Amino acid sequence: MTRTLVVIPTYDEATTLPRTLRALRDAVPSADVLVVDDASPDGTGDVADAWAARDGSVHVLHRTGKLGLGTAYVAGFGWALERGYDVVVEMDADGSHRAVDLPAILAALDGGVGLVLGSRWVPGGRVVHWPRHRQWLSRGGNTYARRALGLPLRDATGGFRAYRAGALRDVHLEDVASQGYCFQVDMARRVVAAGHPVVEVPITFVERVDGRSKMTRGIVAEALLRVTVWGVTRRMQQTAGALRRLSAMRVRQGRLPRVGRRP
Ligand SMILES: Nc1nc2c(ncn2[C@@H]2O[C@H](COP(=O)(O)OP(=O)(O)OP(=O)(O)O)[C@@H](O)[C@H]2O)c(=O)[nH]1
Ligand SMILES: [Mg+2]
Repeated sequence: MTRTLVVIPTYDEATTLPRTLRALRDAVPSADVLVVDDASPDGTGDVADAWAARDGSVHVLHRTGKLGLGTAYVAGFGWALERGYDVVVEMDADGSHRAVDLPAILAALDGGVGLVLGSRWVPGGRVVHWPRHRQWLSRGGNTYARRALGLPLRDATGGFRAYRAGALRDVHLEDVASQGYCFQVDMARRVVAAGHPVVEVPITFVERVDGRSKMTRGIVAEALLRVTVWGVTRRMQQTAGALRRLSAMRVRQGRLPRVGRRP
């Protein structure tokens, strides 16, 4: 039987976490849950502990302070791999990711698929109650990431997704330094680069109704900067590869002298 762990990072989600856990229990009762809480001042960690005390499939990882979404996920992934889970899911606590969409995401993770993205921007995907500027930001960010990185994905910034453990092992989690939206892009490009197929499944994304967003200008700036650096590096590597191939061809044709070898 496939062992699935849903990793839920939390920072000040005491009002939203119980609803998310309840919906998850109803939609995918067989999955275990790991809440990764960063010492939330509103007591989310205590709420999670109370759940874990009465439901053995819910676990809690307490961290010392707000260390960022990216490192919360990396810590959760490491926890899952150490314990032999086959499938690891990312899910927000704020109600934006509907547990009822998770069975379709998990069903798509068969055969050789390494990562399934819950996608807002494929046919059938929807966003509910999201202000227009957030929709533009998400669409614009995804178009930029797709073009700069050559990623064949419509929603690489979304954080509702399922990984096969083998794909997670191949992405070298210890090298992942990205934090905000670009953490999601970084993980997707690493899975693609490791040769694992990635598929997208439509989801309905709902704007949070309680609690406070942790999205900041700094998170957008980090994404823009990192995606640009990855894109430029990729272009330079492509150009260097093309030049190497061209000079090898010219050497073969006798139009360039062979260098670095004894006559
Ligand atoms: N452990 C941990 N969790 C975090 C941190 N920052 C955000 N989260 C959680 O990550 C999930 C996504 O964060 P949100 O604030 O909803 O950010 P977002 O979904 O990008 O932004 P909105 O669309 O505005 O809600 C939520 O469950 C947060 O509680 C952090 O530094 N540490
Ligand atoms: Mg959110």
